[in-house]
Amino acid sequence: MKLPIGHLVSGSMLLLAASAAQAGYNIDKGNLSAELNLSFGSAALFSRNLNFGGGVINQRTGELEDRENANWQEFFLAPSLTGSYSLGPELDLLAGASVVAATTTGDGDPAGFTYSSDSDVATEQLYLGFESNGWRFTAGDQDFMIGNGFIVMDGNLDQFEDAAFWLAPRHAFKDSAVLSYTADSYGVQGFSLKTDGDLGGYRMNGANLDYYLGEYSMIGAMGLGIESNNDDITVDGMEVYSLRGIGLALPSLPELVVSGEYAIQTGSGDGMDYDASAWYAQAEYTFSGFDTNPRIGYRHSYFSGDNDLGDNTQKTWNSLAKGYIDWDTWVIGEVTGNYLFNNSNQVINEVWVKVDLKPNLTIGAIHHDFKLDEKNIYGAPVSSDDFGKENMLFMDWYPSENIATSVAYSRVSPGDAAKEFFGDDDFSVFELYFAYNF
Ligand SMILES: [Ca+2]
Ligand SMILES: [Ca+2]
Ligand SMILES: [Ca+2]
Repeated sequence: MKLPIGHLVSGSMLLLAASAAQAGYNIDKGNLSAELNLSFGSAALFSRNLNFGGGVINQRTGELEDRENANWQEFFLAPSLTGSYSLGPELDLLAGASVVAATTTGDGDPAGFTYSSDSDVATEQLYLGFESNGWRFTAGDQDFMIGNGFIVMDGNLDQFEDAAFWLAPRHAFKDSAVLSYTADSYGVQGFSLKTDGDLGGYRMNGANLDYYLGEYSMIGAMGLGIESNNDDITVDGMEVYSLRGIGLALPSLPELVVSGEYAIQTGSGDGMDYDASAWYAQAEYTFSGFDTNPRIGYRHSYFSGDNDLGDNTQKTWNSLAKGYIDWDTWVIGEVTGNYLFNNSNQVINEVWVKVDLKPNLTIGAIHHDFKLDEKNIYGAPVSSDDFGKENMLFMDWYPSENIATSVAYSRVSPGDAAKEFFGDDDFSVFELYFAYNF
């Protein structure tokens, strides 16, 4: 799943920066300034040996479908309107609205979340607010992102009748309020965000601080607490704290850029104590002196699992409203991250090589090694922690400012744990993606 944009900046306002980079139709009339956008996204996906040959579980009925392959297509159309109205020299009224229409055709995804009968048209963003002297307040349904989306970015899980599970065009939090203050060197936000029903419909209240070290470099800290009335999930009373650094480099060695985040889930509620953690550390080295920016990278990611699923301590990391801004961030592995795991009970090592053949054309290869943190899969014990290895090749091409395309192939060879739980076959997916911003 990817956003239809090329180069992203880090920071909590990333989505706004990204949408500002899109083409659109601008209206400037007196005190009113508005922008109309229309995005179209499409994908054709071809998956083989679903769940390593284990078939598909229909997520709505729980029935096992004996299918080896899935060929399916996804489409969305998303018109949006954002505007501001100047009430004075230092005071602007803000408003935004968007609609997402999405559908799935063909067999549906390999995880059984969406089928060809699924399609939906619904408002996505709908907010009002104001902006004055660095302060900004918005209330309603809106996008919001912390850091690079490790924990807070996607407030709407695209599944069931939503359709378009892989394109995942919806991100907005519902019934939310965000108060922010942004200065040259730092930004601070207080937020109250509600996730959609597919994610559990819980509320996250918290605050975040970003300190900008450079255009693409920042450190930050976040704390939030969760309120939930949903008995189907155990998150009520959870507190989450995280520290992060993004895009850090030494002036004497600018070719080496490192990023990382460390987070814990603590507190208690619903008769459960929370004691989970997740972190990642990555380094990317760009070989200077080439026009094509050849670069190699390594990332270690850890998402805790639970060694005793029957007690009153929940040690399994809950990925909450994690987002995605690029391959593997934070859907890790196009097969494993989309259809098998959701950044929970995993230890992942990955290495990559990427080259910009042209400024608008990037190719790359990514190798992942997936281990289980604790030897269980979906609550069932297994005798090995070796889940599997996923290899991916991709090409991202932006032939014009309005068009984003990708071609990718990813294949997982099961380790002993996946063979024990699912099957012996290599589980693969081939992806074609095309997006146009009018
Ligand atoms: Ca949803
Ligand atoms: Ca989503
Ligand atoms: Ca436990």
